[in-house]
Amino acid sequence: MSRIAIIGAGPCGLSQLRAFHVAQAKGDDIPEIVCFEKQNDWGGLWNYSWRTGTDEYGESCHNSMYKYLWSNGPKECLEFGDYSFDEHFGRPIPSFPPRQPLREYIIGRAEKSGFRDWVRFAHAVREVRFISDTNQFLVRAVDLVNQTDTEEMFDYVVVATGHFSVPHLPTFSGIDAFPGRVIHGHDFRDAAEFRDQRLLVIGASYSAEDIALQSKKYGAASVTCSYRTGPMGFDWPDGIEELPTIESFDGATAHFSNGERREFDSIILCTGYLHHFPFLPKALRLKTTNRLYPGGLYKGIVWLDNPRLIYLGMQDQYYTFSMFDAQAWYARDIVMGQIDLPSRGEMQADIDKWQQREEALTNPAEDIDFQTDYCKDLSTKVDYSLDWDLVAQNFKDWEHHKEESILSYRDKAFRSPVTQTYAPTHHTSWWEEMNDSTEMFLS
Ligand code: FAD
Ligand code: NA7
Repeated sequence: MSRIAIIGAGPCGLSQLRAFHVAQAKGDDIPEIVCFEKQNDWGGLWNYSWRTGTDEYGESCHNSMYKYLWSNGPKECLEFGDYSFDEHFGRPIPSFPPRQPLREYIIGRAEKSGFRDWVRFAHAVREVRFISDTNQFLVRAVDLVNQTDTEEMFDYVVVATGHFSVPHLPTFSGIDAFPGRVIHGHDFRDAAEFRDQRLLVIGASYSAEDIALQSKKYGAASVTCSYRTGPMGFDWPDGIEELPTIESFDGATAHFSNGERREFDSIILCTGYLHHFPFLPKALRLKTTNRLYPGGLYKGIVWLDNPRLIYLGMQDQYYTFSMFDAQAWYARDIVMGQIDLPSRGEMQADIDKWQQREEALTNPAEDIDFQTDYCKDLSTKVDYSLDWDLVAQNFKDWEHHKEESILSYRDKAFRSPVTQTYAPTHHTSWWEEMNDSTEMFLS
C-alpha cells in the first residue's frame, strides 16, 4: 500500500483528509495517511493564540488570527460543497460569521468524518528529501512533546502549511528610531491595545483594511493607511485616511511621498506574508509572490519538477475552503491513479495558459471569474459539486457592497451555493456590534 504524508491540518490539510475519507467511505482502497501538524489541534491559523513569536514548544507561532475578526467575505463564498452551514448550525445563520463560529464550522466537518487518528498533533516536519533510488520521500519530523525525531518514507507528500504566517517585513528609513510600538499584522491580537492612539497602518490589502477598521472601531484616535501602489479607496469613516508611501521616519513623524507628514504612536505593518518552506530543499521549494496562479504548479497544485509533491492553497485567495476541496479531491484522484498526469511539456503549457490569462486580468470581477474557472476546471474532473456560478455572483455582489459602504458590507445577506437558502441578517450592524462571541452571533 502506498503512503502519503500531509503536512499541516489547517483548512487545506483537512480538505485533503476529507477527500480520502469520502473515497474510503465509498469502499475505495486508500493509501496509508499520516498528517503532521505542529499545533496541538487542527484548524490552522483559525486557532486563535494569545502567543506571538514562538509557541509553547519554541516553534514559530503559526497563528495570525486576532480577536474581533469577522469573516471578510460572505460565508456563502467559502461553503464546503458537501457540508453546509445549515447542516452544521441546524438552521440558517447570517452571512459574515466571527472567527469562532467559522472555526467551529471548519472543524465540524472533520469531527463528523472521524479521521482524527490520521493526524499526529504536536509534530513539526523538519525535512523532506526525495530519494530517487526508491522514488520516495524521506520525511523527518519531531515529536514536540517528547522531543523525539522520526524518519519515515512516503510515496507522496502534500504541503498544506499555508502562506499567511511568515511576515514580509520591509524596512523604512528611520523606523528603527521610531519611539512607539512597531509590529506586523501577524502579531496583532487585540485592537483595543491601540485605543486613543494615532496609528499608522502600512499596506493596502485585506489586512490593512481590516486592521484599520478594527482599530478605529475599538477606539483608536486616528488611523492612517499608507499605500505603495494605489489606495484602497473606500468611503472611510471619520478618523481613517489614506496617504501614499513613506519616504522616512524622523522620530515619531512619518514623511509621506506627497509631502505630508504625521506623528504616530504605533505602527502596524500589513505588508503581506512570505511563502516559506524551511523543511524543503531548493529543488522542491515553491518560490512565488502572492498571486492567483503561482508558477511551477500544474493545475495549481502539482510540483512540475516532481509530480509526487503536491501543494494546496498556495494561490492568492478569493476562494478558500471550497477551492481547497477542489484541489484536494483532484490531488486524491492523482494519488489513487484515477487522474493521469500528461507529459511535462503539456503540464507546462497548461500552466503557461493560465498564467497568460492571469497577467491580462484588470479588475476584481475578472479575478473572480479567473478563480471560478480554475475551481470549475478541477471540480468537473472529480466528484465534488458546488454551484460555482452562484459563488462567483456572490463575490461580485460583495465587491460592490464594499465599494458602496466599507462599514456595512458585512450586514448583507447571501444565498447558499449548497442549500440555496438565503441567510438571515444579523440583529446588529457590524460597525456597532462589539461582541464577537458565538453565543451572541447565534442569539
Ligand atoms: P493554515 O490555516 O495556515 O494552516 C496551515 C497548518 O500547517 C497550520 O495548522 C500549521 O500549524 C501547520 N504547519 C505549518 N508548518 C508546519 C510544519 N513544518 N510541520 C507541521 N505542521 C505545520 N479566509 C477566509 O476564507 N475568510 C477569512 O475571513 C479569512 N481571514 C483571514 C484573516 C487572516 C488574518 C489571515 C492571515 C488569513 C485569512 N484567511 C481568510 C485566509 C486563510 O489563509 C484561509 O482561511 C486558511 O486558513 C488557509 O488554510 P491553510 O490550510 O492553507 O493554511
Ligand atoms: P496581501 O494581500 O499579500 O497584501 C500585502 C500588502 O502589503 C499589499 O497592499 C502590498 O502593496 C503591501 N506592501 C508590501 N510591501 C510593501 C512595502 N514595502 N511598502 C508598502 N506596502 C507594501 O496580504 P494581506 O496580509 O493584506 O492579506 C493576506 C490574507 O490575510 C488575505 O487572504 C486575507 O484573507 C487576510 P502593493 O499593493 O503590492 O503595492
